[in-house]
Amino acid sequence: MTESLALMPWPRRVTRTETTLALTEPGWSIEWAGVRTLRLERTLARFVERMARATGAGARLTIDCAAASAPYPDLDDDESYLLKIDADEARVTAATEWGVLRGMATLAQMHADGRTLPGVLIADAPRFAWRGLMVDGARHFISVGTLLRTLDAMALIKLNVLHLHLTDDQAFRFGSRTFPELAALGSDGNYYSEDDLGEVVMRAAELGIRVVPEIDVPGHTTSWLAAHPEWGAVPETRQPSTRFGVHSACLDPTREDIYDALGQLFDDVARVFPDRFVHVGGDEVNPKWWSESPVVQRFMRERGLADVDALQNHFNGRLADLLIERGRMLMGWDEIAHGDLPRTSVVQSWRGGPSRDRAVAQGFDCVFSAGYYLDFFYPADLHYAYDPESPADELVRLDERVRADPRLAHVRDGLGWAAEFAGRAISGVEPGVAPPGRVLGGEACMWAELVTDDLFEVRVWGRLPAVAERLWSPKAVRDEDDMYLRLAQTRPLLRACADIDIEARQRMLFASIGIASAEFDALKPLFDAVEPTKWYSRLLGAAALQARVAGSTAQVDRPYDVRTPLNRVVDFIEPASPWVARFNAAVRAAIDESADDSDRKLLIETAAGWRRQRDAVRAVGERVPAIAELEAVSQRLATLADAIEAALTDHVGAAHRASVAAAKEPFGELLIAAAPALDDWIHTA
Ligand code: TNX
Repeated sequence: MTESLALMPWPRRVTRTETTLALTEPGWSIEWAGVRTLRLERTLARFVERMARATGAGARLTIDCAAASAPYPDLDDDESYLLKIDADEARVTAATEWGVLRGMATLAQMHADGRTLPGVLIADAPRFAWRGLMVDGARHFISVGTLLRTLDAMALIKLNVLHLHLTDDQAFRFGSRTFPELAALGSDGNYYSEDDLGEVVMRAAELGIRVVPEIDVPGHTTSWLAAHPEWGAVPETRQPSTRFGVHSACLDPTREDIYDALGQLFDDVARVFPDRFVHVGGDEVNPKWWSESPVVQRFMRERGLADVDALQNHFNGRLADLLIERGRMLMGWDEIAHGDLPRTSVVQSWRGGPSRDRAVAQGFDCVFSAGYYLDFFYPADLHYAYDPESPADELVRLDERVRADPRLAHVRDGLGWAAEFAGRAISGVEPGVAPPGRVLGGEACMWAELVTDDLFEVRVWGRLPAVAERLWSPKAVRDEDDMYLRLAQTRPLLRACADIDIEARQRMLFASIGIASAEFDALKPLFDAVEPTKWYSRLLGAAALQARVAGSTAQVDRPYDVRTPLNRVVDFIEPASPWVARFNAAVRAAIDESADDSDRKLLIETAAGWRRQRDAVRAVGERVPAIAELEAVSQRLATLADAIEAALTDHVGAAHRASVAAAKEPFGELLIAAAPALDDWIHTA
């Protein structure tokens, strides 16, 4: 970290100067050296109000913006800026309003604490033009309020695309004006009206963030068939699904009136979303309905469409035409990367490196998501290691590293199966037909099978800034320890400037199941040390996971469906414990004998906390079933206190090793995330 500047994403060029800026005013006063636009006035007023709320102090801020920008941000806008802080003022200079906004985010990060700001000259610009977050508002409804806070927070870490996954088997949540029945019958009553979405788009534009809507077709459409069964390739009325996973429902690509309807739906989409891209999903099409329908089969023969892939390609081509007529371009998941689709279409790669490279070789621009699935409960450093432009062999090595990671040992078989599956699914690169496409950037994906509106911020914000850095900062910025130090610093920033407070939210969640704040504190050493099991282990459950790994495609019941309450400890804790990241660093320091006093203190206090939580679990467990459930993991954690002390004093024995070995196994859906580091330690101590 360059002398304690807690910036994230790290800027392209940072120069410290000798001066400092004293924050002697009660707030920031803005001077306009260039254009003064309504948007900048509004957005900067919100920025400086929040910055001053944190510290009650400010100084002069000069904004030098060369020209007003278009009403809405667009792909490839200039987002570069200069931030200069000297003894007199902070000054943001940029060619566009978007650049000013990015510079303001940097200033807000520098401001997080303190009465003075260090003198700096920062010259910054993004590495990638597309830096997104995909929010699945279909599986569970994510409220407009959460989306608005999400946008504020995205702007603070310089993300510039909010991708809204609006429809799926479980719900149709786009409140279309032309087809109000789709959301009315295809959801539980929670959906986004055109006005709601207009508000999201407006806020986003004020922050220089594009909003890309996704209407997922032709698969993932069970919910559509509640209102329009005739649109299904098997025309049967369906209720929105309550289960997760790939469904058989699929639209009928042979009917002309389907294209008329989709055209009208796109009219509604285009009225609400100004962005040039409309995402049409296209993922995980189950061939069953198309294969079984005589009408579809005849259609394929008449058109000479060899297989269901060719049929989906035909369908996508029609959608691309409908979008072009409306001045829009098609985007879809990597399954869409096929032959005749216009090369203005963008492919979002989710099934790993091969899917990216096939799309790019075929001439499609690509958005990389494969390394950034936030629903996998992975630690931030795993996502951070993936670069949208990593060469194919490096992606293979990264996947191997993930499979070998001791923190993921409990899902190693599943990861191996997934790698093989993705490889098979995406074989057959046909390069050389067009000039290669570009890698536009990446998107973190927050699939919401196991996320609700209340849980959303706890799941997203502990890790997303690391992905944001990967998408903004120079490729060479990749030191993981440094990343973790700066990642921790984004918490106070998010609290002050986006009203996102992970710990306060967790206290509320635990309060909702009867755990008082003092009890939360007593249980905290346990909550800090554990994490949910990784990858798809929770979503699939042990039985379904084993069936997959064994090569079975049979449907196996999963532990979760739409109605399962998400109100257990495993739901409330962070997907990746920030405390564990610190613990791991302290253990590593102990191993290579570079531990300082603060490392030793952390380790000693850890042992004490792990003993203390035992009593809290016993006491609170009497009353609260969600805590009683923790008996085994709590007991195990208490025994690890001895292992820490043994390692600290060089008295490690067989009993300690056995106890740490046992701690590496999952406890239901929980892991002792501190165990792998501890295991390393006692084997060297
Ligand atoms: C696959 S990623 C899906 C989603 C699921 C997700 C869970 C993609 C294009 N399709 O429907 O929610 O896995 O990680």
